[in-house]
Amino acid sequence: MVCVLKSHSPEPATLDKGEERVKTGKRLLGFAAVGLLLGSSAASAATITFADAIASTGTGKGNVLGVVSVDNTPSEFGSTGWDGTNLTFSGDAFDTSNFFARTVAELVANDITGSFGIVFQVNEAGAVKDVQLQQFGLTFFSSVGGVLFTAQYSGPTLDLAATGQGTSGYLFNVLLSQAEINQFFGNNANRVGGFVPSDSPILETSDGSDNFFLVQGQPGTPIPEPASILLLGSGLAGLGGWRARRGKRA
Ligand SMILES: [Ca+2]
Ligand SMILES: [Ca+2]
Repeated sequence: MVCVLKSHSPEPATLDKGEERVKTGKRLLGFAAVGLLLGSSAASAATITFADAIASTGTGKGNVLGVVSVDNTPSEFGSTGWDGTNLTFSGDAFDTSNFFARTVAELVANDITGSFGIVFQVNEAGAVKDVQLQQFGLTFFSSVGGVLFTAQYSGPTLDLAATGQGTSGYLFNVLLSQAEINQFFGNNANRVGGFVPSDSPILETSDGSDNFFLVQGQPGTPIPEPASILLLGSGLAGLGGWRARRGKRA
């Protein structure tokens, strides 16, 4: 799995569960039906993985491709979306001028044409200048507002120090399959919004918006283990990978 800068109190039980899921997944992937089931039970076809802290310069907010910004105390959740006519916002996501569901046209104008990066920027004015990031994700919308697919970071929880207002933050990789890339980038009016789940909010937050913005894919960032791709990819893609692996071993 991906290395973590500062994991929030190591939880062996969680890791064991993950390993068990991988083992179980490998056993079950021999069946196409189960492969499809795994794809849907993961609640997202695409995955988001933690890459690294990044330091870059810029004036932030208006000059980045913001997708969702949440602001509350002592925890935050919320989402940005697209209903086919209007931009939508929920929870603590209320910066409507700089953070909203972005169009494919906007992404392409920023050289994002396939798998890409998302940066989480932590603004904390309180005494404890860090937050606990549990989960977040992206929702990919069709031009008429339907959900095409989602991508999610599902843990482990990250203890992240404030990076301040600017363009520095924590880089994650959004890993899309070729089918997802074709589907999403096939229409310039499709949109991508962001979300922090209400049942897994960002914890220990204080005054100052915590922002997610999209960036071009970062060359040289870690590539996920094949097992993770196999387990979390779509059923058919996972089955294809399984067959390829079996073929190699035979
Ligand atoms: Ca804090
Ligand atoms: Ca904050």
